[in-house]
Amino acid sequence: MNLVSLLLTLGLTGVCLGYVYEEDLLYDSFPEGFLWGTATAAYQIEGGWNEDGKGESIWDVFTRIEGNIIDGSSGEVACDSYHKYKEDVALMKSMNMTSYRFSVSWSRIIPRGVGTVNQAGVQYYKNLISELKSAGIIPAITLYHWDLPQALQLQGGWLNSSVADWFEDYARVVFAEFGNDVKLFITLNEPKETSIQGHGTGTMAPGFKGIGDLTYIAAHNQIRAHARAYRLYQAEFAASQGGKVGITLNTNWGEPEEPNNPAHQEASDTFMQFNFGWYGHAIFKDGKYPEVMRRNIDRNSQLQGLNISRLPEFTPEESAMIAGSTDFIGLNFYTSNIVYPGEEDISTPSYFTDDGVKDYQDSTWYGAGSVWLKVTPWGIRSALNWITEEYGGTKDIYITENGFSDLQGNVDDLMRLYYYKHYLNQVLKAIKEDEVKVAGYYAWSLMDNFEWAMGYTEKFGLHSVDFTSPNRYLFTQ
Ligand code: GBH
Repeated sequence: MNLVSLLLTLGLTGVCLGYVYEEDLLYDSFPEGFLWGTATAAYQIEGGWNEDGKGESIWDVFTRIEGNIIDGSSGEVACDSYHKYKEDVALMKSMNMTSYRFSVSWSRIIPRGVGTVNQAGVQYYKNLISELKSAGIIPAITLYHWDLPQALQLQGGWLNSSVADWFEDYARVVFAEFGNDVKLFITLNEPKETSIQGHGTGTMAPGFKGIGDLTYIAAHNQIRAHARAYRLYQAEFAASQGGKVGITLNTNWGEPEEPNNPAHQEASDTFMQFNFGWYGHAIFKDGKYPEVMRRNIDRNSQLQGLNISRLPEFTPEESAMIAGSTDFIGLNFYTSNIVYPGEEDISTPSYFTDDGVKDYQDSTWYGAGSVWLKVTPWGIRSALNWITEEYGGTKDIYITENGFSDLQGNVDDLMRLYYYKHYLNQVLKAIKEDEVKVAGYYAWSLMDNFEWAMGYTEKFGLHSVDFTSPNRYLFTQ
């Protein structure tokens, strides 16, 4: 194609990319004290689902229902980290990692969700923490990575506003038991997924389908619960323990299809507000939902003949408690979408149409083993910049997950190497060239593990695991 016809094609289709797919690498170093780690989650690795007094979680129940998990598997044994945590730590040590992000299983330490504490469960995490300490690895605890105690689900789970009380009581146990040795706490992991997949599409536990309303209610209670745990730490633990408490939100980057078209720029911002601002605006800013969510959902609810908005409202007291309830921003980032303003379609109430934004992923982008995961290194830098501009840039950002999946289980990791190299370089550019405050990076994941509805078919591990062996043999290549 010659230059004229190329320009003509670009002009006719309106395509003028705002990003360069393969950018040159920046050669420089990460800041002093930057945390390097891998991340995991309790249900995805621990196994030991009913050992030593552990109570059932919603994932123990959800995985038993036929059709929920693509390969019919569950996390009953998973990587067997309940017994093999020392081997996990040895792997991290051999990689020279300085930190490890893991989650605590709520029903392992409080079997019925509230009330009696299970000392054997607490001891498991104490053992893990002391193993990390002797390896010189800084622990970062996620309090909730999707495994709600089933006893609480039977009382409505995240749809019951009392969940904020339950979560605060659980957080008190976690802070009191582990807070002398752990200085980084993440309240909720990707609460958006609990809301959308757990209460909207039904693809994750507890499997509810209420994308127009339950999704927003679950999110509302999660924000209240997060803030309660944060305020508890400030009131009762911060002075003596000196740790930090934050939350991990996930988002894709929404790249405007036409970067110089204001309507597309607005679509990009709306996309980010619905994905990240949904939780971020209230918690990192002013205790309220983003204006565009308030406006759209109030209007759509009315047009749909409802008396009240599908988007709940915080009381003034709640807003005051929620506003600024974080010491840092946790970001899980994997991929991007191209976005553009869509035509209004509000025939059915849905989170997916309330934003009025359409999106797709470019067919030329490299893909991973997960259909949703396309390789877009430039997206992480754009997302980091959006977050920094939107929330003032004063808080540290921790990238609490980033990673690549394959289906083969091969150990040469050709694609994974490409992914990490280019994403990390974009993080470095954000730090060095855009002055974004990134304080740490956790790769997802330390090892292959139970990938939720995809079972063991999608492999995100930096180490391969042989799930057919009772010894869960780890290929460390
Ligand atoms: C994270 O979620 C989780 O925190 C972690 O537990 C998980 O193992 C890891 O990433 C890898 O998946 O509806 O098919 O279009 C990642 C974010 C967002 C990925 C929602 C899947 C829905 C895909 N997830 N997305 S789909």
